[in-house]
Amino acid sequence: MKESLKTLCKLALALGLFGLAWDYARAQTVDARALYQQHCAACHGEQRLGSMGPALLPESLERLRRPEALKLIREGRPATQMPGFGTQLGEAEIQALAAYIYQPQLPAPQWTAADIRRSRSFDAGSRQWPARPQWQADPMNLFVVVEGGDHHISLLDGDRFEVIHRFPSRYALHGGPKFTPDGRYVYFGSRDGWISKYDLWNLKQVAEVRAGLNMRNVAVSSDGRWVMAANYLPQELLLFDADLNLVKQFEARSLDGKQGSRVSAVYDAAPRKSFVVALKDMAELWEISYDPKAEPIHDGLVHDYRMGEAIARPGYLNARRTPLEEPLDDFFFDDSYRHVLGSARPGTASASNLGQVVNLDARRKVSSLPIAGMPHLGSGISFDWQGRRVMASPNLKDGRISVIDLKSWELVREIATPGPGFFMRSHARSRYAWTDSMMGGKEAKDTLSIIDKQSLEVVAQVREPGKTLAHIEFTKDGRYALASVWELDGALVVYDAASFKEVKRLPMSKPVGKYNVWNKISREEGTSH
Ligand code: DHE
Repeated sequence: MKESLKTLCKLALALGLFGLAWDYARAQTVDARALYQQHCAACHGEQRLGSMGPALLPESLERLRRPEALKLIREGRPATQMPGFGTQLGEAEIQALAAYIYQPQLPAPQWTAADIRRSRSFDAGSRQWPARPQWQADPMNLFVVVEGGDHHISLLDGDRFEVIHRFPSRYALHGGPKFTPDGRYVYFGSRDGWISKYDLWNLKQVAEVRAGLNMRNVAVSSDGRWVMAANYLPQELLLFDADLNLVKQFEARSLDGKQGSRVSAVYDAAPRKSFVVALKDMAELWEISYDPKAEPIHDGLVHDYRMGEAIARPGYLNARRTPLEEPLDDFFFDDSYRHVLGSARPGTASASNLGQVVNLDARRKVSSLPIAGMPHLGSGISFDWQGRRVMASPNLKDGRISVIDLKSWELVREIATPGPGFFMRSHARSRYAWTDSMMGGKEAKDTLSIIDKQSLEVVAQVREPGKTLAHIEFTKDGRYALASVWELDGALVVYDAASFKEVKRLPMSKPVGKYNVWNKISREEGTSH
């Protein structure tokens, strides 16, 4: 009996392997390019650069695993216009198509200044739109909620917790939306490179432009005049005016021109009147001043090191470079914005697995940060603890929150959570900080941990059994904490920030992030900047 079972298993294995080999051999004979042009090009673009549907380039597909891609081609994607091709195409054809979209485009696709300018749209009538909200609610306590499930934005009245408007967004927005200082306009960036400017007071889109083919995030200057975009593809940084006219391109390349780099992210450093830029593959940190009083130094691609200078004068709208020992992928500013606390991600050239502190004025590394793993410093928060100023950051690899002294750069505490988390939030008026464990698998992803900022202990947890519960943002007054049930049929859950009791729940489609206008424009200490 045992023997015949063994033979049966061997036969099944052989048949399975034969089936795979057969599919593979057939996939080799299929003309995937022709299939793509026939079935996919109309929505995803002839060059796979995206059109009505998203771009299908290896860079854009980094976060989509192959089995998921195959399933998507077979069955389509619910709540979008992507149909399933399982009835029209054979398995070998589906396999060939999936293999094709993961292949790099040769020659590498270009996205030039002319392409950028051609892609721009602008509503000229927007100049006459009223300069006050055309709806009844506190414009400072408005929440912008990004619903990634069906690619929409909901605007939520933060006093009544009611949606006042909902509109479609570009596919796959990434990074926090960025606001002008008066809170009237918000800019969204999509992974496919689109930047959209939206008038929150008139509930209408003002302008849109495609800055690149694969973009990371956008930043808006604290005077509302400039918008910067960080790209993986092409490898550059772009400067736009407030209406998204292209002003300047910065190729992310070393001074000798030998090394190029993906641009990880760009941030506004408001007190410095500058943008600070993280480069993924190059051990340099860039700062670009938008202070008209900054001494203009060079234009174009000429840069100046001036190492060891006591006070930096970054030069108006030019990149000033700080050479580092290793690249920085993700970072956090201290309260003065003189220092960035940064970390590299695994897979980055020579990542030592330790963080580093860079003084932006002296333009050099001043300390190492004793935090290993994958700290998600962009989600860090700062607060006072025992007379010291500290920052706390989640970790994408381990279930622990690192708390660091912002003077001595020492690790003062590690707080255990059920699993690795992505986001952390608090508010100056709240005693507590909230964090998720969304990267922690089944056992952890449904739990938010609430940390007492004085004892640095987890004092409570809220759960959404079996679902992913993540990304918190407080109301303007810090009385309520809003969290997301990250599912297609998800929800926004409003908790009382002192009693941790649920007070309201609104159905939403995978609300990936929510942003309170006041907390953002005032750079509240408990939220991301
Ligand atoms: Fe993000 C912000 C980098 C994957 C959702 N993410 C950011 C920022 C950076 C970053 C540098 C800050 C930019 C800003 O807000 O302007 N993210 C990365 C990565 O390197 C990483 C790990 C891999 C990648 O391929 O990009 C990554 N991020 C994700 C996701 O998988 C998330 C969870 C889902 C998604 O939609 O992509 C995700 N990232 C977010 C969100 C923010 C963000 C919601 C804004 C956070 C905030 O509250 O400010």
